[in-house]
Amino acid sequence: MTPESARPFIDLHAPVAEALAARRPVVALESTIITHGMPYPQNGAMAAQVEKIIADEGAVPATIAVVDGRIKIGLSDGERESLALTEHAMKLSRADLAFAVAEGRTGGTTVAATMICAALVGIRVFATGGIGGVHKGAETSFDVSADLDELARTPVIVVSAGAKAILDIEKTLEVLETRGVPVIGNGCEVMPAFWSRRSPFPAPMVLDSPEKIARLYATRQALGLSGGMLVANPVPEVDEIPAEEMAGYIEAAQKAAEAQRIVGKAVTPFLLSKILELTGGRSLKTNIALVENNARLAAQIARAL
Ligand code: PSU
Ligand code: MN
Repeated sequence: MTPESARPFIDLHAPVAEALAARRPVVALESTIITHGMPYPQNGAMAAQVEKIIADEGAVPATIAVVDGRIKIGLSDGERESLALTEHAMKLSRADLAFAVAEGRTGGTTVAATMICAALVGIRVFATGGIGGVHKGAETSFDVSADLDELARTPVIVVSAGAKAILDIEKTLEVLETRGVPVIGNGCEVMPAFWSRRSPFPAPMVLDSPEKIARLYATRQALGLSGGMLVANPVPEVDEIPAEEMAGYIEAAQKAAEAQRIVGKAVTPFLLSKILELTGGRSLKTNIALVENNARLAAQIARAL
């Protein structure tokens, strides 16, 4: 499965290696959410809890990161905790993954880089919070996440709560359609909007069970259709912040980003932390709840596969 040339750079955590060899279900987890998406200590607690949820569902969790230039597929508790504490971790996407490896750096992998690493070792399902996408104002800034291109080319199912609501969800859906990425609402007719269960946009396709999602993936493989799939899974009702309420916070965060001239990779982490501040920590609680919810569904899909 793993190309011979990539092997020297990869450390497969023993439980993950055993599960892959025995063809038991494995779920990949990203690490930018740990290094850039949440503050310490909630980031470390969240990372431990999602691993536990996946294990409780009968799958093996594989948190992916680059540590001192090594591509880690699965972390020990100690490695995960020390990543949560790392202050100057890089944010690694397709463009900079190899740089971190070649230069011996440490970084959190985004959705794009986590998909690349998962596919390298044959992991087919991956749980995150929200994918990157087309930013509001992208018509002037050209800020479109590399996550979208990765979904188009790498055969991994990404389970998310949709695109982060700081993005232009409508344009994000347009790009995904153009690139041939199936977007599946998990039992929901409208796309969720990360912290909120509903956006104004219909889900392009709707499926209501992990088995059906697994069957769609298998069908795409059988037909030779390359690339991944995006599953949009709404946050549980008790944890959501309604879209009308979020809109004000998102706009204020956006204004702050513009005023401080935040650009490039810094935009998403800046907006997330600004919104955390504006909501008095409520957005973080919701963010954690939705990641946990996605981990559960991802484990069920991995089992169905
Ligand atoms: N989901 C979260 N928090 C995050 C992210 C996703 O709940 O911090 C990260 C993911 O790693 C995603 C990245 O790939 O944000 C997108 O960054 P950008 O917009 O710069 O591509
Ligand atoms: Mn960007």
